[in-house]
Amino acid sequence: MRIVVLAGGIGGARFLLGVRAWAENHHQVTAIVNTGDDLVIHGLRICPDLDSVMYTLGGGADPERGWGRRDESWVVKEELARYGAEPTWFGLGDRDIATHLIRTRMLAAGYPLSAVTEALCQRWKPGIRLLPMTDDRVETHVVTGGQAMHFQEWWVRHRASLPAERFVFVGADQAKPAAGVLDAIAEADLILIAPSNPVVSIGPILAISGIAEAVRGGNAPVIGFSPIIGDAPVRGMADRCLAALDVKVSAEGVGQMYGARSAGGLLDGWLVDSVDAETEVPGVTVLARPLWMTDEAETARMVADAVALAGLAS
Ligand code: FO1
Repeated sequence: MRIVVLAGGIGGARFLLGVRAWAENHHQVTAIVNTGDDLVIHGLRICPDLDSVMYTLGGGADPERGWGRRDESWVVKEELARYGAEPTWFGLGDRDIATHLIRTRMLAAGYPLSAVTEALCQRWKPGIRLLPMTDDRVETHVVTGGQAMHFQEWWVRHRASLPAERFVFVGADQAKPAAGVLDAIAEADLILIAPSNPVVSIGPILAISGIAEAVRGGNAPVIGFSPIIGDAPVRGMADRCLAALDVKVSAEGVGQMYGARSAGGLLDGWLVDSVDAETEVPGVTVLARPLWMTDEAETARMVADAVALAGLAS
């Protein structure tokens, strides 16, 4: 079976551990990963979501922080701060910087981000195919107090405390899906939407022209996982993002935001947590099962539920 997963953020990376565990060596997994969080800092191109997935699946992620490298040191960060080099609110670890140096050098030499990601994955061997959503530059900006700022400034510097009026995916209207993205969707037997932030992780992927249309118009069943359990996000600050869109912070709110494929939306099936068993999304089959990704085996069980919901045999 060929499985395509739309994913972003640390939740997306942890979900992919479960997808890989479920797939073992019998099924092919392709992750299409958000790059709207990307930024250039100190001249280096940083791809937080691609790196979170690559390090997590490659066994190199810091387990507490969820982002960046384990066994990290921060000498370069301290030295930059002594020069007063801004931004000081975004920390790059020494080991992590090696990844950004290689990526930036390869991009400057003319390689597309998809090829650079493939090259970096030769070291990390994530066991699945990692594709950026686009090879073009797209940045998520947050409009707050009538002014736009980069998503990372809002998220990291202000801890999402400034009320977001809206999110803008700068460049998305011009961007094309990265090499391999549309083929992977067209050839998929199953498409999963990870329990990632629906606004700033999944939203930018769907904003790239052609991706939502391919998912909606393809033959593969589309099963989503709710990132909300009860009235709170599984992790992160999705509640602050949903508020900006006037979407209710609930499994039902997010499910209805994605909508039924039969009604021009995305979903055939919607996995919600057992506490959200009352969830109704018109035109979508809802299945309530525990959705806490407590470990790899439990996350793999969630994936098995999605496969069954899609009516596919494992
Ligand atoms: N998150 C933080 O809270 N503080 C940081 O200084 C920070 C640095 C950082 C550097 C590289 C990287 O790949 C991720 C980093 N993150 C940091 C995480 C990142 O801001 C977000 O968690 C994701 O973009 C959301 O998916």
